[in-house]
Amino acid sequence: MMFHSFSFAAVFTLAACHTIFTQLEAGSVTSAVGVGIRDPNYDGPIYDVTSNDIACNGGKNPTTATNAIITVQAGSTVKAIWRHTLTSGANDVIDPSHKGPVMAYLKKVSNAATDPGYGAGWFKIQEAGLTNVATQDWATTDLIAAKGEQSITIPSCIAPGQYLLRAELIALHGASSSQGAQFYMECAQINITGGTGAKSPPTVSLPGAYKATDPGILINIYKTLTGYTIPGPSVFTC
Ligand SMILES: *[C@@H]1O[C@H](CO)[C@@H](O)[C@H](O)[C@H]1NC(C)=O
Ligand SMILES: [Cu+2]
Repeated sequence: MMFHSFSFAAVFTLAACHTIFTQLEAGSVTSAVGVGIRDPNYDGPIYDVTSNDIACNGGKNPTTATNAIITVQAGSTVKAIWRHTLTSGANDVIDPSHKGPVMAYLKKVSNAATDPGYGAGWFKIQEAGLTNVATQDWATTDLIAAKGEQSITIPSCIAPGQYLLRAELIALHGASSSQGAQFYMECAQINITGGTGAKSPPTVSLPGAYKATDPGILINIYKTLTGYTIPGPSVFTC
């Protein structure tokens, strides 16, 4: 009996500390929650890097479809806004125990409102991992300090058109056991205007780009690290 209530309390504590990419600030406009981003109601993570849900969430955590497509200027810096829940404020981003990297990817699609996201075509445009070796500060620590605002610069040299913008955060507090890393991600539906199209980024698949045994995914963060290998491909730059 006592054991049962103890484990219930532990589960409840864990459930209280997840996160969602709820809104996108582009130009001077911040989208309303769920407008142009496929947000789930539940803030829990994906654990299986081989699941289609690793691309744009959904499946295990059903996401709500949205018809909106957010206009984004190539070369501009947008902000992915992270919150603990769909209704949390800027002081409730994610539990500080959730340490790990923060990244952003793009995928060119013909219809951003309907493309399922999973499969080929993804390229990484931003990443941060262990941002201060001396203090063992992580990108998630910096994200909390920045009130949940992840700054992402949209490359100026890619083709204009519709894309999915995937903002991702990995929490590594349980990552020393297999399938213990927690992947948080949502996809924003965007229309990039003004891109020159001078470059075609090399792309990867999601699922596919991550392995459960990657050094940045299966890792014990409770010892002093001298470095950290961020999962996935290198960042595309113009
Ligand atoms: C995307 O932007 C282009 C250029 O402004 C525009 O012609 C097109 O209609 C837009 N598409 C969507 C889906 O917003
Ligand atoms: Cu959590």
